[in-house]
Amino acid sequence: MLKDVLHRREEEGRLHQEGRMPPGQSLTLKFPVLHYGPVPSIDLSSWDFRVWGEVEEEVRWTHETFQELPRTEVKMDIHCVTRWSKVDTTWEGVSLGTLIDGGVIKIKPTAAFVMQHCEYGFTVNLPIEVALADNFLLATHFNGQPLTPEHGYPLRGVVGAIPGRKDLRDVYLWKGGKWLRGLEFMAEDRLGFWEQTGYHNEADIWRELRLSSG
Ligand SMILES: Nc1nc2c(c(=O)[nH]1)N[C@H]1C(S)=C(S)[C@@H](COP(=O)(O)O)O[C@H]1N2
Ligand SMILES: [Mo]
Repeated sequence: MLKDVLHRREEEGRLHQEGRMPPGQSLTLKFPVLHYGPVPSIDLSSWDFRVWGEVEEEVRWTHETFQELPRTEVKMDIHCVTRWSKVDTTWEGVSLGTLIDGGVIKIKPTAAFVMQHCEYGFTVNLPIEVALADNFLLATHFNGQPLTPEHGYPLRGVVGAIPGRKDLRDVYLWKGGKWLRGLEFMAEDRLGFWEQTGYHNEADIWRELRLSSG
């Protein structure tokens, strides 16, 4: 017990020195679960993933065809607005940036924002620059294992900070929707579920944009 506490503090100190702990965050060695509402039960035979909105062509994958997309692994630190941070988490799945670069999804020049649509109508919005960057992934696996139901099985958006990548915009973990079913490309921004309840639209972890003042 005490050993765990000391180990956690020591790790946290090291991360602070490395510039990897955003203000107001503390390190957890666990993986807390956070969401509104129940965990959906998923029937893979009827599951699909759709892309629509500001795109040249709408796309739809079944669970089977989604597995054929090019896969990417990303290691990053994730930061929850409720003040826990978890470091060196490894995610595997599909990079939206890769799909667009490869012409698998053809977006219109008007596409400027992306809405993640999840089970039960949950939504979360991001500017396109963030959704296409290396620190946002359509993830199917966490640390080498398929996502557990409570962490978003079979697919979730996940966003974090890649150590050393100061060029990226880092946002709180709520900006990744669990139980993801579709992406809507938008010309104008719209607020997602948590953003409508008062969370900050930008969600920048370094500037501590947690709650919107307005
Ligand atoms: N579908 C859905 N996704 C969601 C949420 C939610 O309520 N519903 N909550 C977000 C919040 S507030 C956080 S902090 C992260 C938590 O992810 P975790 O449970 O895997 O730690 O999921 C995000 N994705
Ligand atoms: Mo959260």
